[in-house]
Amino acid sequence: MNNVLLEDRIYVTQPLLPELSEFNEHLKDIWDSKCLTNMGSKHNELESKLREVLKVPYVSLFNNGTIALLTAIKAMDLPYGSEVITTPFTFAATPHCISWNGLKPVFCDIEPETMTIDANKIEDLITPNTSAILGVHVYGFPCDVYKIEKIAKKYNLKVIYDAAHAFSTEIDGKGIGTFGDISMFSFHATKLFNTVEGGCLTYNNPDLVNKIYNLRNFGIRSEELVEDVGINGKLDEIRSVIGLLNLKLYSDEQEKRAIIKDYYDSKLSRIKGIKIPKMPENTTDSYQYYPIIIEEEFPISRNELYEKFKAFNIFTRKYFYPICTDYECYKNNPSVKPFDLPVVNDYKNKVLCLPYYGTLKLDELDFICGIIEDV
Ligand code: T4K
Repeated sequence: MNNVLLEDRIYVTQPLLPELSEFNEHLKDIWDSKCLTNMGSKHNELESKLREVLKVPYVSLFNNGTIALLTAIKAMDLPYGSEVITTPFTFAATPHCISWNGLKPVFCDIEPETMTIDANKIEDLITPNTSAILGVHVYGFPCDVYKIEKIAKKYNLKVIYDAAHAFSTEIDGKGIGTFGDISMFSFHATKLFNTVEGGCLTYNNPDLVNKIYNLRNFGIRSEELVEDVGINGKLDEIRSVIGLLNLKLYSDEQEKRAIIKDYYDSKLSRIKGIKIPKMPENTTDSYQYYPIIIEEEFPISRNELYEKFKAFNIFTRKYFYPICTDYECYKNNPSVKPFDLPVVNDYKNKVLCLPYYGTLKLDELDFICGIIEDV
């Protein structure tokens, strides 16, 4: 490996963008109609197309994934102050949405294969105050949805999924957003499918349609009727257009990422001390992230490898370090004892997400793999 600094920085991801000319054509429609937001025609078209893509009966669009998750939890009508069992191996938004709803996050360890909430450890955390389980399909790896469903039925708990990383993922041929009571997808710029900022909720229960419509729109049903205590979660027309155009591009992007994944797999699986987590056989990959686990046998630590990449202008990411139970606001939570969360406290120092987007070139991939091989 020669000691060159790459001219162009390589990031963990690059956003999927439609042709500017095509975007401009749609902008003209919006300019002509003068309808910019409040559930306009582009918004409604995107909502109905997403129902097909995500294979779910109901979709409600939102202006970002965090507001969508906040609303999902609110829509479950959980008793104020009750406990929600969740994972610390996620983005800050997940437990923050629980807390903003006046509920208490209770952190459960993760299981080592999928890095999702360990369904075998959930029952130990259930108390008379538990009202829900909030699982995260981290990197698109699915939670054990069947086991979680059984536990939820047994204890009469609601199930909410943070599917921010799992766009278009299917489990046993079913859209991942059909599991549990409600799921949230993020359409942030860094996501496989993006609307710049944005997100959606998916659910099977028709009773939630009006409820979520109201919660997303200040509780306003009509000009003279305010039915609920809502917020502003609306996705505007301009970003809905980006979504409509990116819907035509995302599967091509997935195909490109599948090739990159095969390339990484073939090069890196030969290296002692590098573990590549595998998608379960009954699940399709969303191709959102490419995480690797740097085991003790590898000559340098995850942090050293991260710094080595950085020295070459390659910006990998330690998703998720620190974990949520390391944050000042959660570290004194009674469920947070490192000896109760051994797996996640081990993984937080070992996972590294490599650059993963369709426009990565072969020589760049070679360069990235070469850095690891040279170590
Ligand atoms: N739940 C989970 C499990 C999540 O992962 C997230 C968001 C949420 C909930 C909340 O959903 P949203 O409310 O965001 O819809 C990024 C994203 O901002 C965040 O959406 C995402 N998860 C999280 C995992 O990653 P950062 O702080 O890593 O973003 P940033 O700005 O460092 O971007 C990463 C790289 O992407 C950059 O180094 C370069 C590239 N990039 C980024 C942006 C924003 C671009 O090339 N262009 C861009 O415009 O949080």
